[in-house]
Amino acid sequence: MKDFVFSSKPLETRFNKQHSVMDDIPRLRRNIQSFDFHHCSLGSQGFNRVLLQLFGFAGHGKSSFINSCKYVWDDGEFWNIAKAGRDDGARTTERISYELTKTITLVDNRGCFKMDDYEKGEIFAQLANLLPVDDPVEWTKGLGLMDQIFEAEYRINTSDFIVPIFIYSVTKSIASAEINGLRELLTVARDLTGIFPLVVLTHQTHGNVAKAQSLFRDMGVERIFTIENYTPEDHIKTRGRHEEVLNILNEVIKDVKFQMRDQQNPVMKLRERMQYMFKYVCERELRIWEEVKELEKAMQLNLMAMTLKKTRTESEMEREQDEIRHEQEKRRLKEEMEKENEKERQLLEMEMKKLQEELERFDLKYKNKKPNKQKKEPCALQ
Ligand SMILES: Nc1nc2c(ncn2[C@@H]2O[C@H](COP(=O)(O)OP(=O)(O)OP(=O)(O)O)[C@@H](O)[C@H]2O)c(=O)[nH]1
Ligand SMILES: [Mg+2]
Repeated sequence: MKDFVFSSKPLETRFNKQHSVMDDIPRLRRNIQSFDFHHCSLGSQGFNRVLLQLFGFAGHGKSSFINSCKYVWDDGEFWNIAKAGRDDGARTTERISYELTKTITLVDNRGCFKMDDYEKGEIFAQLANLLPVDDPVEWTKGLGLMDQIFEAEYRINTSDFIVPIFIYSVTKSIASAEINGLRELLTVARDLTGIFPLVVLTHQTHGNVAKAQSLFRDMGVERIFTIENYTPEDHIKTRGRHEEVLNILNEVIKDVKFQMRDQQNPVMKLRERMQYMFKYVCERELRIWEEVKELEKAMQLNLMAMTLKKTRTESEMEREQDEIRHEQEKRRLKEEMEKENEKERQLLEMEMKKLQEELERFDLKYKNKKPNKQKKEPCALQ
């Protein structure tokens, strides 16, 4: 025990060491089995079951974790009871509940893909236990989610104590742009349920566990567990896997007991969750409406700028065309004038030539003429 408290080794290693010195499986089973709300120091306060809300991205192992819990708890044959599916996910599209013990029920929630505002809203509503279990989950747009919540109001069990468990596969990577969305998901899950989600990292022998652990630690997650789920392909019982599953369930019970030391009011809690969701949906719709309006405004401005540019370009083009036409006209007039001038020049030359010929004939006529000695006449050209 001294070693456990003062060791500088990571928590997980210390846990494993502590587990190995004791025969943990029977002890853990006893702890889980014996949990009863009526045994809490302030009594049941209106609660009668722990609802383990499994949530996370599609295909990360939520249904497989339920299979593992059932396999370990029932300790019989392996059965794909939660219908774990393909690696690409989207297998579970309903909220389905699986009773583990009299006081513990697991809920397989619909996994998310894009984690956009609509998917997040639906996940929050599932986590808040505001949508009925064992019903299909539709991704609704607009204010439709609130209609669903109001419709389901009378089917919701106020006596459920919700514990959120985020399932994340270490084989998958998360884009840095999605990290804020994930942080928001975990924070809202805490605000809605009053418990910071426990994180279960699946596929522990197939990926980078340390990286995933540090990702969630940075987001403030206190309890991170790693597990290799039992699957249809690999379900040979091992003590390590059995212990880890029981250990997770036992930690959940510890969390519930810790919360139950304080005064609780399940009906009030449900109302608070409802109000939280109402506020979330309204703010989301307002934000989306504002974004759409901003987009429309930007598009309108863009269109106006383009029209203006077009008009300007058109008038510039018209002016250029005018100049070209003007130049062409000038050139044409010049050519016409030159042609006209040439014609006139040729006419003039012809006339001049004619005159020249006339002159030469005249000259010749008078050159050959014998002067008349008696009667002398003056020359016309002189
Ligand atoms: N090796 C290994 N395979 C796992 C583990 N967990 C889940 N798988 C496999 O991963 C695939 C998806 O697992 P599911 O349990 O269906 O995932 P899911 O989160 O329920 O998926 P959706 O219902 O689609 O949201 C299945 O082929 C499982 O057999 C694990 O810890 N180790
Ligand atoms: Mg599933």
